Amino acid sequence: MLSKPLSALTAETLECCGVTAALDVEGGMQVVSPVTGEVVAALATHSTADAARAIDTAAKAFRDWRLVPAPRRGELVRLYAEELRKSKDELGRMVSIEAGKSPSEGLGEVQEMIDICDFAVGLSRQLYGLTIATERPGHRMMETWHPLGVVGIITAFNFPCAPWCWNAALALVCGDPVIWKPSEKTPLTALACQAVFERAIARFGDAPDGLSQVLVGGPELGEALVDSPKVALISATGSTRMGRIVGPKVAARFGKCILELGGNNAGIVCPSADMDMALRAIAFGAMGTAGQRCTTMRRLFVHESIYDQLVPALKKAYASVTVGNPLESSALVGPLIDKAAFDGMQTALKEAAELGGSVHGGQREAVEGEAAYYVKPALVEMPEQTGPVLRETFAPILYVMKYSDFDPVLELHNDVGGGLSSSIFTTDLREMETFLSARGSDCGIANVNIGTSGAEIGGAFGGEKETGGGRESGSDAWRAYMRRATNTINYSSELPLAQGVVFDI
Ligand code: UN1
Repeated sequence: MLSKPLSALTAETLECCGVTAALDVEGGMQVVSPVTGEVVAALATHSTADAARAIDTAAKAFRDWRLVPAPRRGELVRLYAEELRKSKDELGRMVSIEAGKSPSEGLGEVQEMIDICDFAVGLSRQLYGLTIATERPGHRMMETWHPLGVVGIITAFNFPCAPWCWNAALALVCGDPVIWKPSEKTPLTALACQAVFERAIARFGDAPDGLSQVLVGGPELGEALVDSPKVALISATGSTRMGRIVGPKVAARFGKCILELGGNNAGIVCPSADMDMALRAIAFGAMGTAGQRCTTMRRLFVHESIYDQLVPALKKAYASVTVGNPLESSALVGPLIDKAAFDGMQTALKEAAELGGSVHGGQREAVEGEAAYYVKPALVEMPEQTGPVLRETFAPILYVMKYSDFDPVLELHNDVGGGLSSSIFTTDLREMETFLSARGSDCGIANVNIGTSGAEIGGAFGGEKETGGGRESGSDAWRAYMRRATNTINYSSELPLAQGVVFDI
């Protein structure tokens, strides 16, 4: 049992991180912990006028920050990583309180922040451009990457801090100030990250004001960022519905966008798969984080020859998985974020049953009182890929389907809106390489013998189709935070024109 009320634990955790905001503002925005359903804080919110001021401050900061040498900008991110290491336990606990993640997953999210900071520090000395062969004698052609401008970061409840840091760490070394609009459901983790960032800023010494700001409040604040021509890049994580609004609005003003939206991630288990490994990977991919990752495994295609071996073992894992309060137990599955998530899950399960699905699990568990929504993860054996199987329900539901031939299952695999993550379980080289080939998985992430979730920061993260097409985090995702200039320099005493054009005056 918790030795103190959740609101007291929240206040104490935030204080350790250095948050000074009042947590009991009368009439303020209520923050509810999904762990118990209690209101743990009421926060003052920002207005759209505050958002406009934040944008102006960031735009001013950009004028100075872009001139600071990139490795020096990297020093700020290095200091932030140090501060994150010191506050890892508190930040991890804040994630567990606000998003309901298990302690290990809460800490894992902070670890992703530390990892991307380390990556960004190295990157701060590697913002390379190309030198390109020119067709003209005595000329040199090259690319230069320059800071882009203010970056607006919109994040979702399920990963309350790591996606912000994937963006912020890269943006800061690339020379861009950031403004963060966190989910209304998880503003406290954002305030904690910001307070820890302020400590890095204090140690850094001469950073311009407003390099990183947080806007607490409703969707109107996100809209202010989306609509402002002073915000050069919007990086938004959330639903496809949200992306359909944000994308066209930013495009209309020729702003840049990174969209990381919904997925409908699948796994294929082939006859030659290592069954024990597949079982464990599927269990984490489908039930971890109570099915509330954008990378959660939601569909599973199992070859008919092994179906009766794998699926009973999976059902056993589903029946025995521990569901419980993440702050008081070592349960693997915590709560759903709220009642709407629970209702959405029940609706999908009902629809699946009506379409001939056989539902195992999915019932509510009385872990805490009436205000908290814990569920047993659901495994649904489906006769075909129809109805709710075709959409993302943000809850722990795994739709399992039998397949007989490899080529048709590849088609089925790709025949959904989302294009984020995917995996194949096989030891057959041909199946593996085909899955990774041009006619294989059409997702941004395609894995072999691991699940769909839990990507490392070193790779580019994001997906195709209704997932939005953006890439964040590792590889060359940094390029989205900079602008490219192509430079041609003539060091000869002639003026030859390209393409052999003659224009003698
Ligand atoms: C998300 O759910 O929005 O690959 C991000 C993963 C994590 C990130 C998930 N590294 O599951």
